[in-house]
Amino acid sequence: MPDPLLTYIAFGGNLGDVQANFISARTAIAELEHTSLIASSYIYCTPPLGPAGQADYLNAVIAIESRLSALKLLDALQHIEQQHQRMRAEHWGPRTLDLDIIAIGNQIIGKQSIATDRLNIPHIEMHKRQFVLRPLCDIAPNWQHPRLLKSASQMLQTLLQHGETALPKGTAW
Ligand code: A4P
Ligand code: MG
Repeated sequence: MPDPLLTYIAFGGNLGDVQANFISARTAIAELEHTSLIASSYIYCTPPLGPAGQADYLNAVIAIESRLSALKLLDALQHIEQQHQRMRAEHWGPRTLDLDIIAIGNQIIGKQSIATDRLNIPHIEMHKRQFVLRPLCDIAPNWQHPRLLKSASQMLQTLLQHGETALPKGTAW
């Protein structure tokens, strides 16, 4: 059995009862084999990135320790996404639940320039997204990006210095 690795998972959604989905997805992740929940960020209400006219998103990040391989963890998260999306299968577009693996220890997996691989670790867009960095800073401000060699709080500061509006305060869940 490999040693457990500290892993960060980003939650996002803007359709249906997103907070209820976050809570049940977090429970399902904590119940995965060889996996335990370490910490949860606050939940933030965030303006949508992408096509206009979508509802605001809720976003959060959790920390887990897991001995699952990266691909096994991705399979498990996609299964949990499907369990939550099936409830609203008639809808197309905005998501009930998106689970992205942000980082696994200090691993670098996949090409880091284009999102063609089944898995890119760290998540290829994470350093550009306040809706990932703000919650990550709640639980791991000193986590260091293994390729960019910047901490989560340094990357968040960079976005704010470039003029992004800081997200409103988050709420516990
Ligand atoms: N994949 C590669 N690397 C990873 C990783 N580290 N974690 C692959 C998870 N999956 C990874 O993802 C598409 C494919 O990415 C997967 O099959 C997997 O093999 P998906 O979740 O099935 O599809 P998607 O949602 O269209 O892609 P993605 O990349 O998750 O979407 P985005 O770019 O995250 O956009 N605005 C706000 N405010 N907050 C949000 O959370 N989210 C989106 C979704 C748009 N706008 C948003 C938010
Ligand atoms: Mg995703």
